[in-house]
Amino acid sequence: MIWTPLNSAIESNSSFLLSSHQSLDGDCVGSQLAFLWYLKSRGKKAVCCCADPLPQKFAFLKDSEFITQNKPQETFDVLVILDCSNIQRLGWDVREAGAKTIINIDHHRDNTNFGDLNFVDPKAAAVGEVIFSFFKECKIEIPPHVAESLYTAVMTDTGGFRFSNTSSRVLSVCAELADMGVNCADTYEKVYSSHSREGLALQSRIWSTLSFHLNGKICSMDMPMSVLDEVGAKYSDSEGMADNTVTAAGVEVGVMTKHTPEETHFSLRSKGNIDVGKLAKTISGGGGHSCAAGCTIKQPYREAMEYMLSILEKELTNL
Ligand SMILES: [Mn+2]
Repeated sequence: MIWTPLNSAIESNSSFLLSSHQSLDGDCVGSQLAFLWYLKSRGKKAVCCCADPLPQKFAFLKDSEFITQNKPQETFDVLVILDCSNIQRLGWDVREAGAKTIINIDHHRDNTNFGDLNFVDPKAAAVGEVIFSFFKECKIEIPPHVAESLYTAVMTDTGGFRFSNTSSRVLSVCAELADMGVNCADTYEKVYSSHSREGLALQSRIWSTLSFHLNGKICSMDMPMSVLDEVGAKYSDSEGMADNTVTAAGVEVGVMTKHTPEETHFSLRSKGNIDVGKLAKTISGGGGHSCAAGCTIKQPYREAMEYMLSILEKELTNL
């Protein structure tokens, strides 16, 4: 990647607003914090703003309190958007920031290159890995707390080093981050073993909906949005549940749905034979990676699920 345009944009501007996608995950939190640190270390004014709140499990990361939902009251020179394949995924109107320049840093292969400057590496497992390369190639020394943010970004986007994007490159990046002071076991525990009781109650309700379709090749779980109030859990407590839908032997695609009476959101997971990113893209607003993608169908659960299963049935016959 050629970093000169990024360096010049940072050099020649003074205020930056950072943002990332709705329903925050470890990559969007970790990469925002790493980039926030860098901009501040260069004496720049830098602020983070996201459509949704910071999930509690990432609150251990240094400076995470700076990731807020406070919409910009003033204008910024540059808007830095991380981990978003398109600008709609931000979930808020970027015009509010009044920025002259948009910098787009991402790793989704369906990224629309919506920025004035685009740094998109579809081979990277996480945006955290892209930022790590930027720091390394520009000889920027990474302090331990920033290494921890980057490690969290890569660890979560590889599902704790389980997904097919876990390559030797990813592991060597993480080895370097560990050498910089990251405590791997401690980070894992903070992210994956810090559920609230309400969060676990929610997960048990989601598990209870487990079902199999199409000769056991498809596994699904469902969460009616109303269950959140019933058990007193937060939306972010359901994060990561979709990954459980592909843990059964013989399953090709896992389907996690979250629905209101009006619409149904799908998180799709694949073991690799079916490209769920391509599949999600056929539905308006959908997209993602080949093994993890999402889309929303503006129909109640029953109809939307029936439609999704009909698409998956065709995919399975093409295998
Ligand atoms: Mn990501």
